[in-house]
Amino acid sequence: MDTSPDTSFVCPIIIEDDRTGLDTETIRRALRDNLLYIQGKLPELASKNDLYMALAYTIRDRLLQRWLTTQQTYLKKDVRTVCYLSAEFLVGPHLANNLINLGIYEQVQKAVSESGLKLEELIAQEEEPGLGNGGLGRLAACYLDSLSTLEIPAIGYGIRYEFGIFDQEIHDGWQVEITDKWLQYGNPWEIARPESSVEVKFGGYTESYTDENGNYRSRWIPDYVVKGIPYDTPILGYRVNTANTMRLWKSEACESFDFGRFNRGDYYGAVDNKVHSENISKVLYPNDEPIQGKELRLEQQYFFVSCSLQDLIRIHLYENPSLDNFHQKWSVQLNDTHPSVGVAELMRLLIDVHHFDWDKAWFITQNTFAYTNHTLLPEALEKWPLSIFGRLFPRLMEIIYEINYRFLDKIRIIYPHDDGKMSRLSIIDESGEKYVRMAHLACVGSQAINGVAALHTELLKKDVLRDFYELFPEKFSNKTNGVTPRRWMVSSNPRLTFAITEKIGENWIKHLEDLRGLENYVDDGGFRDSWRRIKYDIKADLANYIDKKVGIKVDPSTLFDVQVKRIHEYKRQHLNVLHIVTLYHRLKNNPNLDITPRTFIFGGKAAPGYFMAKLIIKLINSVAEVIDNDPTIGGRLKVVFLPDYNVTFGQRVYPAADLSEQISTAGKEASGTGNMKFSMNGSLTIGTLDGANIEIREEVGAENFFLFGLTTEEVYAKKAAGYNPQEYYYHNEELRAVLDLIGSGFFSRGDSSLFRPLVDNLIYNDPYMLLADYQSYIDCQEGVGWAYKDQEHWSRLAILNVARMGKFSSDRSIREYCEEIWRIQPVKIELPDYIQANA
Ligand code: OAK
Repeated sequence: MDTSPDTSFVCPIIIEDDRTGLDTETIRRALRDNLLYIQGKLPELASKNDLYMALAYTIRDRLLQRWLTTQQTYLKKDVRTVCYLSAEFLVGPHLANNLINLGIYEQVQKAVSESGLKLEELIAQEEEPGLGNGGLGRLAACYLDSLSTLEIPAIGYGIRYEFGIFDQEIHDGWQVEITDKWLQYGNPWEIARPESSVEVKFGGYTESYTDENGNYRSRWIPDYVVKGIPYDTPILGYRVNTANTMRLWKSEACESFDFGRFNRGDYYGAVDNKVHSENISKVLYPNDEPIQGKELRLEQQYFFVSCSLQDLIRIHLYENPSLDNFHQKWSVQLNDTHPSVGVAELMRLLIDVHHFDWDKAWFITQNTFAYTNHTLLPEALEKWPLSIFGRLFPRLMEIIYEINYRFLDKIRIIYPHDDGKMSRLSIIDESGEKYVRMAHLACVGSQAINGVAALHTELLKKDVLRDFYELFPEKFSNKTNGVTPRRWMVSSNPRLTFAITEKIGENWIKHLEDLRGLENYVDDGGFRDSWRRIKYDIKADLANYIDKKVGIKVDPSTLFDVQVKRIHEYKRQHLNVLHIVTLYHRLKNNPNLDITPRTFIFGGKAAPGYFMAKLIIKLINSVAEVIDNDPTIGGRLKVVFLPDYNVTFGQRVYPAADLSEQISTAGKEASGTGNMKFSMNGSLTIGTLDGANIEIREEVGAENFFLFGLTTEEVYAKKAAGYNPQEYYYHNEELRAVLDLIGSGFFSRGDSSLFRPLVDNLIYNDPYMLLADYQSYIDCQEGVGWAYKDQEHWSRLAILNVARMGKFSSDRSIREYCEEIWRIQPVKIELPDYIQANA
């Protein structure tokens, strides 16, 4: 079958107004048409989901000209492009954001309501693609939004997992994981491009041969070959014509059956091969920090990286006579080490397939890649047993050995006789069982290396990547994370957006630093009143949602104290619980105590195999149950664990928070991005000097931030001096009472063994130093309670927080990447005359 473009087809395409028009009447007509002709439903039989699908197709139609024009412009102008390689893209639902970015929310709302429907209900139908675990995947999605908004030529490459992050249910207080079937009713936002499929080799062996010019070469004879099929989703920028592509790869067997095997009678072998090939893109690994040793995970990484690099080379050769200038046309960003096998794969493609010599190939490779690190946890540094790596990718193994050999040869000259240095820097860990160290491969093969917040980058330089920093300091820089205000303010908080825009105009949506203009209104009592009313209404909405979801009634006038993020010991959700139990204990001892009534809201998933994280979820739910059923508390404390925290729920909860909990042990959270989303929506932060908290505090002012806890230096010093949590346990009476209460079975229907592992771990081990930070946290929380009582004062602080969040737009981060790492310029996309411009 011929799937290449047929240039003899000159018939001009007639643009149907129903597919491009942006006025209410056209949209209404298009919606009806799509319901019938795409979704295949008569209006009287259409479900809400059918109507959502019809609307989604209607909006996709309006993206298509922008998308195709963008691709055509890039090809014609032969632009320099950034390619963001990420094993995760946690994009969240598309519909509302596309309406906002196209500038047609109101028209569509009208068109939909004239058809007797509610737009918000249709938006709520969308099943979000949960193709990520948390921070790293969501950051990739914010960056795609900013890249398009800033009109930067870009492609996001990843994996089209059939099953994304599991849905979380809570049964008797415990997390239960349910398969995420996000594709079951179809995905209207993607277009499959089977004509651009590529093949990826696995297993087998290598052999050397001499080519026709007498050159000595290697070739890889694989055991099996898997096909990658690209699925493309347009990512439209805000009020621009740029629509970049997110291209996700699905794996399939090369033939539907291996007929050779089939004919030899090995039916099951043939089926196994097909099943294995399809399994590669089947499911997202649900760990938010790397997992060691899972072979399928390594296959996933190589699969999407090889597909993506082959795709780039194909696109490149479409416009360029050779790959000599590849690094001048592409900058490939490695989102953590998951795609770092790309360094070896690009070498392989250049040398084996395109016959470059080593030095030239290495020059191109090193000048193509850049690497972002996203974690400081030592256990999170990805490494793969040589035995697995070499078996799956024999040719890459040879190339990695050669890269390492040449690298260490240089090191030997710089640090003669320093064997320690050599073994610390080596790409191969030879201290015991041999491993490939993926971060080392990324550092050696990249022209730039960055951390994601100022402290994080400093700690990388001082600690995790110290030897590399000493070797090439010029490669290192910091790029503090940011988040997109289009999703995290405009889309999720329309009421606040309206109030801000009424005062300072709408420029801030693309230039977040303009929020500073709000400082002029901080003394305006009327503005503060309406600010408070808005917050109250949003909290009331969340209260209704909580009641519907988990049947707990909460009072919107209480302080909403929120911690939503992955459940992990270093994020210290259990420190938050210690505070709750402290307040509860105080109220039991002194029922008339004057405290600020609070609603504690938690959300987050635990990795399915992470026992302690799951026990923390059980603890939150157990404490919630006891407090809720205690009439003496009289609603002054409420604890809610909302199941299945995801992007959609984040959009509901950030705007409703009064207090944002950012309480990780100093030196553990690389950056955090939830901290930014809360603060942009007018909540105040209680936090440690960790990750981007430090920069948030610098921006909003120390007086507008509730700071507690040890600094990173103090954490290190205490650890070095032999930290002993028991000292805190024995010397702090209230802390002891709280831990004893949890340990006694009070919250577990008398079962004193249930929370024992958690309590004992704190008293005897406490790797994340909760006990050392406990008193400082409790005192700080008391300050929060008092501050909240003065609502006028609180509103001032909240307004100032929003006004000073300009730095944390992902537009700022992306500008920095463009200027300092990628060296990429914006490219304006001009639509053909017959396309109706944005409203
Ligand atoms: C996930 C897998 C491997 C390594 C890191 C991660 C990850 O999600 N890290 C998180 O990245 C975010 C984006 O940079 C940061 O804000 C978080 O602090 C970090 O934990």
